[in-house]
Amino acid sequence: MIEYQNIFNQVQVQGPAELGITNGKGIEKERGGTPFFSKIMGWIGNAQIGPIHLGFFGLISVITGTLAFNIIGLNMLAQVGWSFPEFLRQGFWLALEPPGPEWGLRMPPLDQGGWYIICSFFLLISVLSWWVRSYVRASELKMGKHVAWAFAAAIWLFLVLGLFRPVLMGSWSEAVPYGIFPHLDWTTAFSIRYGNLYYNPFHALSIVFLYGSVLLFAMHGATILAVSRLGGDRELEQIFDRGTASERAALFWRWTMGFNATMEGIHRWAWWFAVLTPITGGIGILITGTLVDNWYLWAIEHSFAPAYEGGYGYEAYTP
Ligand code: 07D
Repeated sequence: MIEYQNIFNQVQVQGPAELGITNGKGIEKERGGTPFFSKIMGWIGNAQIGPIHLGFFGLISVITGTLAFNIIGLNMLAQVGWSFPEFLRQGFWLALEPPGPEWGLRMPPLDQGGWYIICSFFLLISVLSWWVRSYVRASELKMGKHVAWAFAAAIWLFLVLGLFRPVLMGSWSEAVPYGIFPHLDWTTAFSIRYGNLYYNPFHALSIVFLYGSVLLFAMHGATILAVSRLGGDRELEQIFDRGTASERAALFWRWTMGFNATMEGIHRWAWWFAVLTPITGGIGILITGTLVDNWYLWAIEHSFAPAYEGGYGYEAYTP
């Protein structure tokens, strides 16, 4: 007999379009677009596309995000003499760079970082209004604000990298460039400039939560898929009923490792691990260059990195 193993997709059952709830105050009128169905989208999620709620903050977010995206693109295009083929060929290497250090926190001319500042301003408005949208949408559906607060944790890291740390360092030149390889180069240069970010304990913590999130996600995803043929994906019934797929999933983990999360608690594990990744990361970046100038020397001083004889920091930190 072929076992029911659903790793990739679900059985697609299609009925009339579901238009969502009303609140008696006409929120249904704020949703736009005629719903349609896509089998391909149904492979990875719900096959029904739309209607969508745009609203005031959604509109602001899309407009400012598009402006930021286009400012980046047009600056890159200008750098290759407005040649579209060159833009495509060199695309991954092109960047909109922040102003040079000589400008401090002042506004430079457009072609010397001015566009970068304007673009960052629009990007900031875009990200913040998307956050407001995630809060207001949840509020109107009488939901908790867990998504908004998790998103806020990511925005914290984004703000540390592009706003808080540059302001504390007194220069916009500290901010991250917009570009595929250039932002990766920035990351490496940052690590080297401050003596190897691996020795920054908050970078380490951030990785713990990042990898931890991956592990939890794999465990939870696999567990639910493994019991979905028993209805394990219909979570609510599973929380209060006994003898269910969920109970079997819980027993699997208790018998495998002696402990199991609950159907509710596993989502708290997931939320906290995900949220703590950028929170600890943001702390790590904020104190780099402001409080600590060299993480390798810091690690030698705190006795968890070796000082190699004759090497960097050997005289200073060897008794
Ligand atoms: C980036 C912020 C949220 C973003 C938001 C939205 C848009 C819209 C649209 C342009 C993800 C932004 C806006 C998307 C765009 C338009 C129109 C969240 C972000 C809200 N590291 N490292 C981390 C590892 C090394 C370095 C975190 C591993 C080297 C620096 C994470 C390794 C060096 C920074 C992590 C490794 C180095 C980090 C990120 C291994 C040199 C950071 C967490 C195995 C390469 C960041 C404390 C995250 C940080 C960061 C992992 C190695 C440098 C845990 C696994 C030694 C400079 N690194 N890293 O969730 O927080 O990001 O550091 O080698 O700044 Mg690292």
